[in-house]
Amino acid sequence: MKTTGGVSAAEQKTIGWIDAGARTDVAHEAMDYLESARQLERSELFTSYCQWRHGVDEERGEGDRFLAELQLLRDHAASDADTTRLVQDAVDHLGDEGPEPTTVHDGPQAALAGSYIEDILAGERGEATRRILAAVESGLSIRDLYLEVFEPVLAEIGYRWETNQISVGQEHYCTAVTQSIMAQLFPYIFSSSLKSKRLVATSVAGNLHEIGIRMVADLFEMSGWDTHYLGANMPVADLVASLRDLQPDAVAISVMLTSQISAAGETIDVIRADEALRDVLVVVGGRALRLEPDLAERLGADAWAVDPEQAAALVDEMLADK
Ligand code: B12
Repeated sequence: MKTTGGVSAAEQKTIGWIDAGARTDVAHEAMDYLESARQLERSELFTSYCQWRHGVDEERGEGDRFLAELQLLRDHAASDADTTRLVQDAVDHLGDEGPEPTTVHDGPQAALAGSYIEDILAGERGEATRRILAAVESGLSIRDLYLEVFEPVLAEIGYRWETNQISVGQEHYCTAVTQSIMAQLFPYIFSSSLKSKRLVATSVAGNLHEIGIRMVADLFEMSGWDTHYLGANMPVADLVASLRDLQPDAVAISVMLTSQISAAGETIDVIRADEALRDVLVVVGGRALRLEPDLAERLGADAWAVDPEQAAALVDEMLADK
């Protein structure tokens, strides 16, 4: 592929609004968020990312680093007034207070969530697994385990990483233990023989987070759906090929980072353009869309839901009305 100054021809095309050298000087991550904010005309998508990013650096004693990066980005974008304004807006609000973090201390399963997070942070995989499986055997529902235990625990794990209290290795370990427990729950999930409708569930291309969308697949499965969980980071063309093969009633797409919102829109456009997929209902969700729910409609989705339980109820209702 032809390149100029370390920037590929394809990249140059997509970043026409900024001078090409920027890709070599500024973190790609920041530019992805900027591009999403530009495409969707939502400055807060970039500002909130910058506040988070600045906070992460500050916790690590590198508080000036991101500001310098933003100033560089602003200089590179000097010929584009909209972009300069977007970046300046972020610079002006860099130190603003972010939202309150979710922790395991709230919610009806706070005691179990608190013990589980202690186990996994102590590296006690066996104890953590036994504790959760015992709770499920004693009647804790999969819904409550997922939404009231695992979800807040992982949010707190993320927050502890963000604030430099735990390492990337500890975060990966906690995630891996949680996934290994989820894999052991299959007798509870695949117990229904009624399979009236079919769901394909995946994370949008570029999204490496897979637990949330797996919860969506599992909770749909438990409510009588035949589910096909395709994991994370699904290339658009391959997703479309699977949808053509499987002919589902609905496809669920997960979006974790706000920089991934425009990719979700592109995915939906490709699905909509395919005559063979005309009747497939598209439901979107995930952390990024919890922050920006009104964007779901703009992306062309049929439905958005905050969590798998609401999604299953909504999609069932929509299909019944069809
Ligand atoms: C584990 C984890 C990872 C793992 C994921 C591994 C895996 N196999 O899944 C790895 C290490 C890959 C990872 C990578 C990154 N991560 Co990460 N990650 C997390 C963490 C700690 C937990 C994620 C999780 O599973 N949560 C639990 C699930 C259940 O929650 P959920 O996904 O929101 O899903 C729920 C709902 O949103 C909903 N839902 C989800 N999808 C859908 C879809 C539909 C259709 C519906 C209806 C509902 C729905 O249902 C679920 C149940 O209610 C989060 C912290 C957090 N707050 O979640 C950070 C977090 C999301 N990551 C973060 C970041 C920054 C990153 C990286 C950029 C880090 C880096 N520099 O490399 C990369 C980006 C990778 C990418 N391109 O996607 C940040 C994002 C911050 C921001 N401002 O954007 C977070 C918030 C951590 C933090 N506090 O700073 N991460």
